[in-house]
Amino acid sequence: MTRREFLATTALAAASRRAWLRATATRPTPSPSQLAWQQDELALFLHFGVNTFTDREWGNGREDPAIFAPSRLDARQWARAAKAGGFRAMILTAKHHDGFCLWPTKTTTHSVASSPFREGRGDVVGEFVNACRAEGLKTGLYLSPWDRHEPRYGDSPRYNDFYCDQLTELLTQYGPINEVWFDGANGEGPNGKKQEYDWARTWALVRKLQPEAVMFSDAGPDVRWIGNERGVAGETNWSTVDPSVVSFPGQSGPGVSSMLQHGDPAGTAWRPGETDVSIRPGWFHHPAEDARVKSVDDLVTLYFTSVGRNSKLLLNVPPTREGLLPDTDVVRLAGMHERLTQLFTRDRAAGRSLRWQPAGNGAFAAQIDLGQLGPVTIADLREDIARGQIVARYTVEGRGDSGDWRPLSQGTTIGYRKLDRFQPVAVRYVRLRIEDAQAQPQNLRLRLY
Ligand code: FUL
Repeated sequence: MTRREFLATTALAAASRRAWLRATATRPTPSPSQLAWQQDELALFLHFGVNTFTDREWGNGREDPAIFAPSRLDARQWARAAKAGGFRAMILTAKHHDGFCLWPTKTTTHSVASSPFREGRGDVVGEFVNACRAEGLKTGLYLSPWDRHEPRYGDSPRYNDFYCDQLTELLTQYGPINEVWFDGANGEGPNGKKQEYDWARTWALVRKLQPEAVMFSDAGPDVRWIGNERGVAGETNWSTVDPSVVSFPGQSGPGVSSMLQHGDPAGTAWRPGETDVSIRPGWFHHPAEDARVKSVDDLVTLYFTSVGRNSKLLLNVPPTREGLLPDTDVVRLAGMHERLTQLFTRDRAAGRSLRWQPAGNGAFAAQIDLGQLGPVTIADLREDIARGQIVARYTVEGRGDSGDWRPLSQGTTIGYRKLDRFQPVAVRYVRLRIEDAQAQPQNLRLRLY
């Protein structure tokens, strides 16, 4: 260690002590599945079912399976559109609140097996999973716990058995499933009683049947809801949470929404946020919303407010009654990919490493010389989250061949990835200042576009 590095290390340690100094041994870190989940960055959500045919958002459970008749269903078209958009996973509503099952389950007749789709021999979940595999995408399934069709709903232990039987089918008949998606919607059954879910049992079942899958819900346990459906993660966003604040899906109360949006720097559980939002006003396809598809600009903005804030984007694109993703939406996905590829083509800081030095007041700074004066408009910061999340406050500064440092962007958390966009500024030198951190930043990366 050089004298300079030694000084940097001791100054950084002093800085950290002020905040929430935490030994590496106790700092939560992601499991391999959580890490891979985050690195995928983009997943496509598909809401499809009887609501597609009734033009509703929530079915009441009394839909006749005969209405489910997609005429040209092609899950490969969904998967190709996802891939062309740079998405690495897809998540399908195997069952939404209406209770209609997109696979031929043995647990109820309220499924594709009672529909005209492929003469009652169809299996949308099977076609979906095969299409994902054919295009190299990861798979995810959403099984709504709220079931407005099932007579046992409200008869808590009996419904929980039924629900676990459905999960067992989904997690044993279709090969590896990478994400299991739970919401907290909870109502009363026909007996007038509120259903009490058994989350501990449900989660244990998923762990047993698909140990590598990540489970999503407000309360994780692996990945958490970001707290809104607008596509916006907290500007400050820790991947750690205090698990006692949100302990079951659908929980409300003090601190819940802040924990979902921001996490907790002192949290004991690694539970990164997933940002779900629809490309259209609704989750299901409604022809009346065909002219209200988010623009490429909107989608790029969503990328910055989700992936660019240490989250993952789960973007919903709903199939039509034909069973295809609408052309407009498919074109927008490709446009988003093209735009993002352009934005991140030329990293002006490529090949330049950060060397930390104490910068006064307990801060540390690393300066890089970009070799010549030129514009930058995006700072792309990344922590090595395999070691946990550390940075609590930073500033990116730039300067020309001479002159004073000017702030380009400022922020709090970084995590997996933090993207700051600003007006183009001509700079030759860029300095990253870490003003507060839980420990010594290691392997921090700064890319400049
Ligand atoms: C919510 C549901 O109530 C909505 O219909 C939609 O599926 C959304 C993604 O999750 O809990």
